[in-house]
Amino acid sequence: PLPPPQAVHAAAAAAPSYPRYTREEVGRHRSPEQRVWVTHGTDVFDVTDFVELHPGGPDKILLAAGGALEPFWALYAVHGEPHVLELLQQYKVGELGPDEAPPTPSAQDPFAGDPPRHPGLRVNSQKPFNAEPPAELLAESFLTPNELFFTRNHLPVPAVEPGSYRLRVEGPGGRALSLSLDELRSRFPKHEVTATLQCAGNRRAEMSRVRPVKGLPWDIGAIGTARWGGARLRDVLLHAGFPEEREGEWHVCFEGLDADPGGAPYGASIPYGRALSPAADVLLAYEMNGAQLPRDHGFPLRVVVPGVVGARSVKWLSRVAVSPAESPSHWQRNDYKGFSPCVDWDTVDYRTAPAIQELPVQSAVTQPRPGAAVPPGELTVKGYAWSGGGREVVRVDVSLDGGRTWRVARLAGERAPPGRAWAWALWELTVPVTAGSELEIVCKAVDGSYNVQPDSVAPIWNLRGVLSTAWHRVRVSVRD
Ligand code: HEM
Ligand SMILES: Nc1nc2c(c(=O)[nH]1)N[C@H]1C(S)=C(S)[C@@H](COP(=O)(O)O)O[C@H]1N2
Ligand SMILES: [Mo]
Repeated sequence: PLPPPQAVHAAAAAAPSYPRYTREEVGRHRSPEQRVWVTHGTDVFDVTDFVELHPGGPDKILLAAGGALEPFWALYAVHGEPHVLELLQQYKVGELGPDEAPPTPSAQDPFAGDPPRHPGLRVNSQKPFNAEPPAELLAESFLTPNELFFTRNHLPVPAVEPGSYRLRVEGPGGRALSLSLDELRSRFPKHEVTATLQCAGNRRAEMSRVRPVKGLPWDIGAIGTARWGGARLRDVLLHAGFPEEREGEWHVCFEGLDADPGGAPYGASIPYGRALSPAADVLLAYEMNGAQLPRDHGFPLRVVVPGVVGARSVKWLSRVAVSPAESPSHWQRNDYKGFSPCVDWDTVDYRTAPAIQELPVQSAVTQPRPGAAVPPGELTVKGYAWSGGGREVVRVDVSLDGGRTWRVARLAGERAPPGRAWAWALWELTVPVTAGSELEIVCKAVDGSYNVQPDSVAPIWNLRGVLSTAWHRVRVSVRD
């Protein structure tokens, strides 16, 4: 039974009142020197004195410093126990203010309207926002929490009013369709797909070590896996009047609501056959891991093209059109293409290479991290592996001696229907290691077509630093 209203008032009066803070203020407390603050719900905690006592280690707790605990706790279920919340409660110092509304964009700074982000992300560029999660957390859960999922934005995040949002679909014979979010939800069956998205520039930093390349210096985290929910692109195109199959070369072109100062929207395209194929699972997604699509990931609607480079999964989707030519967008025609190591900026002709669509086989070691000191005894090596085009990962080989001898890692994850392995496989291997040794941990994956990764970076170097898929190498020393 509910307590009488007076009792509620009395209880509220008795509760201690806490100072209010903004997320930005909390975000300034990220080290023991500045104090370590975190949030849970709308409560703010100063956990500086708990950092050294944390059963999971001080490093882990510091990954969440300055921001919300929830996305990190989603990776480690022990925190769901009531005693953890009780423990946390004794460190409460404040509450988040009610005025945590997104700031309004200003003429001076086109990025002023961008959403708040978790300060634990590794930022490669603030404006536009490009960031990846701490690498050691990537393989901690099959689905990447939304707040930790890498973000790759080329432009400011558009502010979209969901009630007035319309998707424009250019139908055959000049007839256009305009669909509200409600119509997309109610007229088309909801379809869910677990798919990994990877940026073409993932692991670019390793390529730059061979010779400088142009682009953001991504480490191994420009990849993530989510359960996407939405309407099938196929269903929407059939509804607009397009046929199952078309003779000749056709493309489905997408435009986003984010546009450059010249007014050109972000755009990309995929072949018509992929867009219409029921087995290709291409989505117009409005959900990510059961939540409404976050603003950084395309709210209210994005394309998700499983098995294909992230660049084609257009966010903040505004328009879909069918054309005999690829999208005229810069990002389709003059970027996201692979070249020979002999091609440089003076000689590159973007017309000579096809746009990247399906990605090659990839893998990386997420744990331990390069330069780490690991204790002697049992060492657990963890990582991810994935291949484009729905080709499943059939094996991951791991070496501890730079590639001279190999062992086979244990694969975890969901088995997918043949040819539709859209999600990564997480893998791990536990091996005995002895004090005083220096290890060069290497991993390489094999996909269902027996495609393998190249052993070194130099032969696949390209001026834009895309498709960086060489064996991943991590050096660590074994010490007490
Ligand atoms: C103030 C924030 C946090 C509190 C109060 C807290 C509390 C705890 C407690 C009480 C345990 C032991 C649970 C048990 O065995 O019953 C634990 C374990 C652990 N925590 Fe945290 N934690 C915090 C933040 C984090 C963060 C941010 C991460 C990850 C990034 C993390 C990762 C871990 C791990 C890996 C373990 C060990 C799990 C295991 O042994 O299986 N914790 N934490
Ligand atoms: N409208 C729009 N869509 C976009 C982009 C963008 O900048 N604008 N970036 C693309 C690139 S290059 C990638 S890798 C993915 C990243 O998706 P995420 O930020 O949700 O991880 O979105 C793609 N879709
Ligand atoms: Mo990308």
